[in-house]
Amino acid sequence: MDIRSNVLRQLKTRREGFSLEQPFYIDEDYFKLDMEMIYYRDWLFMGHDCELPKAGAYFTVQIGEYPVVIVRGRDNVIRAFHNSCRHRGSRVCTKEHGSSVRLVCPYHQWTYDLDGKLAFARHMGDDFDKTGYGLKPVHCESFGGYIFICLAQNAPDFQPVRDMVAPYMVPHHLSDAKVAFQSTIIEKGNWKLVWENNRECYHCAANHPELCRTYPEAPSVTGTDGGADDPEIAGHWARCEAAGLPSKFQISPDGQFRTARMPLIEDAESYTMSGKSAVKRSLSDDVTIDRIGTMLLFHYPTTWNHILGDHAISFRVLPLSANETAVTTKWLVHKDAVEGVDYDLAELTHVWTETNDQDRRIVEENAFGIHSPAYEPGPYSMLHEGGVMQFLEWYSNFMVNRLQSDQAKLS
Ligand code: 3BY
Ligand code: FES
Ligand code: FE
Repeated sequence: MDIRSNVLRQLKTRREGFSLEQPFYIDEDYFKLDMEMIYYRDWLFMGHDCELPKAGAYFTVQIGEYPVVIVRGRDNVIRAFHNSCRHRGSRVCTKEHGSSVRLVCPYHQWTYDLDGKLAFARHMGDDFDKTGYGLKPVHCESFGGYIFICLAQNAPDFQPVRDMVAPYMVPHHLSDAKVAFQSTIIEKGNWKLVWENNRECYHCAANHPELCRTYPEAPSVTGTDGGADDPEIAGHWARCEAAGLPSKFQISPDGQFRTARMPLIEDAESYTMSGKSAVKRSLSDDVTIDRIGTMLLFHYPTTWNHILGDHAISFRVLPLSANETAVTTKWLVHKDAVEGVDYDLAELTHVWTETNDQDRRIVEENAFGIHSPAYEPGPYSMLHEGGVMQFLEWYSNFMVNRLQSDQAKLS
């Protein structure tokens, strides 16, 4: 049986409340199908508009087999292009980030304007029509400081994401931030294991001593039941909303993205060992109260985020192979905050550097054990792992819907 029919059958008959069958976590063909159905077709978080502070600033990213460049144009619009020259296909931008008046291919110097148009092509003859050889565009949207792209020819509608998430982001002024630090770690585990681990705090108490000083392990904070029944959370929302900060739990109908502002433990302001702010200059003057907790934003399959009063942390999940995933973390502070004066970089980054490393080890041990021929799907905790079940439900529905609509198109 071909791989598509196999995956479809396994997902349709999967045992709910249990982890997936082994090949979903380790098999390269299943991985390729994940990439085709999800990463090559849906909206992906890439980075922040503050990383492209002026015209010509760009960064590059590799999504599976696609190299992409994201660049700010002369008109200030942020655009994304396939980073593959229209001459003989070389990568045009080779650095992780940079700034350039035009994008020049290093091979034979075909030169592209920042809007992708081919401006010069040496020795191609007078009758060469440059208009047919611009860089191929990739769908690109940005709002609230976040840049998303979609590699598909026809992108799904992005408006629902913008409509739901933008009001939560706007008060935090993340376009006026800067990246104080970023790290990329490679976790030797399937991208779905990275997400499953992120979607529960069942493992927190035993594994995250630093994070547990400030982040509550209560399932109402991390899970998907909304948290409204928890009086502390409901009180937190009321206080924050009265100060103009949208806070309630919201989730898209298909479960792909959600937002909620959650309280931290006791009087904690930030993810530091003391719980005190790590940055003296707050992110936004529109946030007029303290103890706003953490604004959580999730968008499958690429990002989870924590937006606090003094800084924000974004996470980007990019699969490299069936058994390797790159997780990029960025710490954002106000653009005028000065390192060594307004914040100490080690203090700012300590808790999540440790937490990320602890999660990396967890994911790697999980992958190790799943490779065993003795592995079989195991049951999730109803109390603590509702978020994991929700992630798998989204994954399963998403795959089944797309596999079935592809099948329908072929028949
Ligand atoms: O980053 C997070 O939000 C999740 C929540 C619980 C565990 N993990 C740290
Ligand atoms: Fe880019 Fe030749 S491949 S100029
Ligand atoms: Fe964790």
